[in-house]
Amino acid sequence: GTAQIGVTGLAVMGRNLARNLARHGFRVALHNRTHSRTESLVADHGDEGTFVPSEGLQDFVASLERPRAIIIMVKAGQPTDDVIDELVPLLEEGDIVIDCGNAHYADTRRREKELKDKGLHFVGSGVSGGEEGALNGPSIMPGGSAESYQKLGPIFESIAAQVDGTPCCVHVGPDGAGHFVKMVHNGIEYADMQLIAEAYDLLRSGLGVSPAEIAEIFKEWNSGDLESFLIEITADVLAHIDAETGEPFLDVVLDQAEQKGTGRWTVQSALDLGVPITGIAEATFARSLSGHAEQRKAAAATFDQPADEGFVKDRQQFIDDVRKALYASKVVAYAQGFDHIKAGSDEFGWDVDRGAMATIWRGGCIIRARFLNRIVEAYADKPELESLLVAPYFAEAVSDGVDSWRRIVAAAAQAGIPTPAFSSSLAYFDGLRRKRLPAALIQGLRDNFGAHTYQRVDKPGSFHTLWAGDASEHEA
Ligand code: NBP
Repeated sequence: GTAQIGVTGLAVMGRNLARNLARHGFRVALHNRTHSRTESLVADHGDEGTFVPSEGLQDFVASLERPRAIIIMVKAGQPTDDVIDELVPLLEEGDIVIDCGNAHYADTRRREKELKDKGLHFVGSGVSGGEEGALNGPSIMPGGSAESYQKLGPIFESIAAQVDGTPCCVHVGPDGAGHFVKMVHNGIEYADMQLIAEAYDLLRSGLGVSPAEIAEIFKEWNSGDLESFLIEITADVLAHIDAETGEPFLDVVLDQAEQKGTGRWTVQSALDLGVPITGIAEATFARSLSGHAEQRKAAAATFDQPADEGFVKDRQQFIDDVRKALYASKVVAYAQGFDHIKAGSDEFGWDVDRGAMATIWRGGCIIRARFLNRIVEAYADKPELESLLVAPYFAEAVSDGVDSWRRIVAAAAQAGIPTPAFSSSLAYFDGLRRKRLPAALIQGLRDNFGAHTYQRVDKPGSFHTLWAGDASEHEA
């Protein structure tokens, strides 16, 4: 075989990834279960590079030089297992199977182990950036063995997005590390979007202005610390007018958001690992709440609607407060996400470099932002940073914004505007910052009703108090 890399699964993502590879000079073997997809790719884009199409999987495998590198880009879940099962008997020792779909990291761990036992490399790779990224440069998060990265690295690094000459691709770590990091990335994306949505809601209700006017505010924010892809497209969506009705686009769209699964996976994993990713969790729950149409209708009919239009007195102060609250809450969401990556890395022995993750998210992906440079710097200064919140730059930004943050959360509560992500991020910050928490009372209660014992501040060991007896303390 002469092809350097193969792609099986040529729906929108696989097709664009294959074209990206060919445009970068790689000879790309092509395969899809339904052959017409392969034919149309070659017919439409055959002139972009060297494609080696095959109708059957056997010919596809034979068309690749060894050791083979085969990207699977099919629907996540069972279809991926089906393709692996068909492919594996055709492969030889040392070949590399790469799953670029949105797999759950636990599936990736299982598949990696199964293929390793057969002498094959399995690489679960996160690919972010949607269709556009796949074609023009995604952020790529490959897991798997270091050996497989020796072959794949140069290929992936050349097709990835580039920021300041640095490719948005790095070997994340063994087995499921790449898909785990991609999952947390998606979770952070949930939090980022929820925070933006809350900021919009506050501005619209508080100022009593149109979405188009709020678009101008977001445009301005995009020239400062908040500069990011999501803030940029927020301005576009807010300014958009529906062609049919002439109304603001936002006012003709149903206010129910989907959650396809990665947010849920992130929250489930965080619960298992004991990481408080409250921003991502609230963002995921906020989408669920929005989708409970019947309950919302019943509640809206039951309760008075607070008069929340145009409650703001000082317009400029309010806009600045929302901006600072948004930034501080965003820092919290990222701090929590990076804690989650650390917890996964420790649990599974991946040794993930968090600074490198911030580096490869600077381009190609949905959460690309100026802000990520600050995260890169924070981990460069201190790789074992306890929390992003205590890195000097972020500590200063949050301290500077904390009064605004409190005013906004208070104003939202007063006006009856739900800001679960803003509010829970502030509560998280206060929980982390506060010298004493009421958890001492929780320890006392647990010891009282269940003899669960407690620790003391002044001496080591576990203790139990005879609550129902003479109230004396005993070492447990
Ligand atoms: P889809 O997720 O819609 O899957 C369609 C592809 O899967 C087609 O090539 C189809 O073949 C193939 N396929 C299915 Br379905 N079942 C199969 C089976 N049993 N055996 C062989 N092939 C099978 O494609 P997509 O939207 O391009 O997404 C591909 C992957 O990328 C997914 O995992 C998705 O979650 C992920 N994704 C990522 C992003 C991102 O931003 N990173 C965006 C969108 C999607 P056929 O043509 O014969 O039906």
